[in-house]
Amino acid sequence: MTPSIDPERRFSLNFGFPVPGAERVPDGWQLSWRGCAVMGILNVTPDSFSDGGQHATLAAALAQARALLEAGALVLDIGGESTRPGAEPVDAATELDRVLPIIRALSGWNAVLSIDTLKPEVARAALDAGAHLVNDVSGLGAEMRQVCASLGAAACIMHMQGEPRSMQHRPQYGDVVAEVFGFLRERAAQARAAGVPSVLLDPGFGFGKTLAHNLALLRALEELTREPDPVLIGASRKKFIGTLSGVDLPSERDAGSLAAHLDAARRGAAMVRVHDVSMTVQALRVQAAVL
Ligand code: HH2
Repeated sequence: MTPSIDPERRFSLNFGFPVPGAERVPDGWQLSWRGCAVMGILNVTPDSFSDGGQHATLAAALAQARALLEAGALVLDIGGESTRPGAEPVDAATELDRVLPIIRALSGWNAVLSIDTLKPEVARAALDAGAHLVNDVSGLGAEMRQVCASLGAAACIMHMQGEPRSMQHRPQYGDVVAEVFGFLRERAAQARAAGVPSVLLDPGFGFGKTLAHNLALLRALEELTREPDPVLIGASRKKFIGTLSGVDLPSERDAGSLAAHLDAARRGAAMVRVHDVSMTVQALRVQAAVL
């Protein structure tokens, strides 16, 4: 396969406030990088599908944050509510109790921090506590756009059909690629109009999608990555990786996840969201050199 996309392509995200590693630009601060970067997953939940309960104490979460950064993560994505298929929602107070102590502690670390939440009030409090980016798996609705715009935060807009509790029951699309990419383009335009400084776009692997839907989106990724907004991909340890590889245990799906992430990077993804940062950074470096 000949890569259609420059592996050294420069990507950037703009912010309305200073962000570690970002440069001052006329209308704010710009974080930029070359080639596919890595977002490390830091779930502080009891029930996430692969790492639930592993970072329950502040000390354990900070140790994991340090390990992810040392392994080469550009961004840490902190989540206090599992959105795995079948997950029960948690209230904002519970989610905030989980994420605020770690965000406050990490805000002195010179690291780019993302808050993975569906709730505007959690996003606002996390940004006030030191987070820089909002990762919203529900696609950045009007209230979340307002929070990001008013505080100058960049955002990740992810596509999900339905809601976590029931999204994998019977996902259905006419044309999955047109519908998902169309949704992301529309929400990106709405975010820009509302004043959100920058967006990442994410097709949302496994969020109301069958194996065939996930594969169709990955195969068509260049349609989205050819456009200016950077694209984020999150396949790490997901069910479809297990189905394709025949591996049951999520924690043993890193090699299969890596195959999907390398393919996404080759198709122009700007960032991959992963559990195993070290393995991913190593492989991306080799792939970029070879390309
Ligand atoms: N996947 C998960 C959570 N947040 N955010 C984006 N932008 N893209 C994703 O693919 C994505 C996401 C689910 O994975 P994980 O955080 O490992 O599990 P859980 O939701 O059970 O905490």
